[in-house]
Amino acid sequence: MEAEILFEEKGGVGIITLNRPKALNALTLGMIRAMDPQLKEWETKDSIHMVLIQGAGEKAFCAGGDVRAVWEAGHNGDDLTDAFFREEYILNRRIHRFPKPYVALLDGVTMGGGVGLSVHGSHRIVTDTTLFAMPETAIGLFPDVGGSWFLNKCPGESGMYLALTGARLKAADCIAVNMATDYVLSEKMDALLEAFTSADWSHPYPETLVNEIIAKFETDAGEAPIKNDFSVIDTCFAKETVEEIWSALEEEGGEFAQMALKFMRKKSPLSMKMSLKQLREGKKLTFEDCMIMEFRLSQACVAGTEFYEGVRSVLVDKDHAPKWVPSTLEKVTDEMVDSAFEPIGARDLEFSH
Ligand code: QUE
Repeated sequence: MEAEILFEEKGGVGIITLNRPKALNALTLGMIRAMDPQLKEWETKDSIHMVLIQGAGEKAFCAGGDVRAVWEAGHNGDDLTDAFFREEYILNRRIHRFPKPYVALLDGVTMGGGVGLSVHGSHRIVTDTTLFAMPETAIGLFPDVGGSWFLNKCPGESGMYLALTGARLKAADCIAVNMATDYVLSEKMDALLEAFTSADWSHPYPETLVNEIIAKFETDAGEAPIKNDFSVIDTCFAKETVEEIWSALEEEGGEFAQMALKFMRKKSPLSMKMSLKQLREGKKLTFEDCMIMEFRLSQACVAGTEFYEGVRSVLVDKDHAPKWVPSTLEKVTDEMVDSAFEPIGARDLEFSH
């Protein structure tokens, strides 16, 4: 069997290739368990000057976590429901703290867990094929892999908009909301990789060298349509509750507000309320405390029902007709939301090194 994830050291670059192209390179626990120690080794290895991560195949960088496997594990009482989120978040933190340039090529579909493998690094390059989203409220989850940290770095309330609607962004919008740093055409990916692996790493500032190399390939990403909606986003998504956001969008009534409402009507009401609280709480927390909070939320989700119904409707039966319980925002109580944030004792996420 071909490996799910490939590592190569070439010309001073540590290259990671997510290698499940038929599954849009969705991240498995095996891939996480291979990648974390490899990054740890590269952190201190003198011959490695930067890391580059890419997806195999034409379609995707990484479509998310292998939530189908987590779904099956949950049904079978397997502890993958703990290990997957725990080890994924520990890997997200390693990327967040990675001491060398970490360049992600977001060529194609980049969602959920794929965002977690890229957004914490120093350089995120989007292309003309990038399709970016944090779609977890569609499967009864919440925007994890550090969403409580990085969605709060988006301008204004645009992170809350991405979290609640799961909106899909193209390249220019990714740059406009700080999720991406640079734009290079998809057809230039091979040449860009070649430029990194043939670079003269005796340069005193590897970060500067990486910037110079990217600049040689960069073109203009064009207009970012989301900029036209920033004022509506900031007005509506700043409201205190999901119900008030909903009403504000209805009152707003334009094309953008209608589209946002259409997305939100499909999402789990409980997930949306959890996500709102998650992002607001995240504003007050360190990166590590964000991840500890998210791990508690993940465990509440795998112990509940929305996640199973969400994955069933989107990835298993593919009927896209989830029966959410509770079925409306009004029926979701504060207690249902708040209990997901409670500490879980010895099972709380811990970081060692
Ligand atoms: C919401 C999500 C995910 C999703 C669809 C959603 C997600 C995820 C996948 C996915 C896609 C392709 C695969 C796969 C998983 O889809 O997180 O294994 O081959 O990983 O609406 O959050």
